[in-house]
Amino acid sequence: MELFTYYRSTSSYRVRIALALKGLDYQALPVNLLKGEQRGADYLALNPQGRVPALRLESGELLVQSPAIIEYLEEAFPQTPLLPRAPEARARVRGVAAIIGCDIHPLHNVSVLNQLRQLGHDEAQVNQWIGHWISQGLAAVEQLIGDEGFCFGATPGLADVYLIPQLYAAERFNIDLGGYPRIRRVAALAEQHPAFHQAHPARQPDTPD
Ligand SMILES: N[C@@H](CCC(=O)N[C@@H](CS)C(=O)NCC(=O)O)C(=O)O
Repeated sequence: MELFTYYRSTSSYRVRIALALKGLDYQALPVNLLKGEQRGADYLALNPQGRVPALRLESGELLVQSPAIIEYLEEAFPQTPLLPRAPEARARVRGVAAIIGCDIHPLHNVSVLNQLRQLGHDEAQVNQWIGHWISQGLAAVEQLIGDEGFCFGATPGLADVYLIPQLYAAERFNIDLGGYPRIRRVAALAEQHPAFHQAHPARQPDTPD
């Protein structure tokens, strides 16, 4: 498999963690978002949305959107499941993933922030916008996850796959995580876990020196 990825893209980071947790090999094909490579003709011909990640399967088929890619991995490679078995438990885990994937991350994506700037907002206002949505979303996540272990138990799963990259973004945007002790516990556990270590933006082929 080949993963179109950018080292510090939150959604690419999610997919890298899922691949690593399942022990799947892939080749990273970096797309430099800072240089605008996602809007180049070659990449748009593959992924008309012009975003990363995208996963090219052995068959040549290209999958887009991290939730769809991660669900595909879960279904095609059921080893190291990312979801529990019981339907209610699965819905709880997916609920936390959706807070992050639908209600936090899209509001601070590069193109959304650029749109705010184009509408005349200055950097202080843009930072206030980012801080508002990340803090509000993480406050809800803090209440929904468990009291020990990863988000929902002793082993990492889908909620952790979404949470850890979101925390990386939160740190980049200087969001104070002091008020979220459960989230900080999960972050500390992930730091020690080889799959999260391997997927980290600091250790990608396109990570700047
Ligand atoms: N919902 C999509 C979001 C993808 C996305 O927004 N990717 C960002 C990087 S994290 C991107 O490619 N941004 C480039 C741009 O907005 O031009 C997913 O989860 O895959």
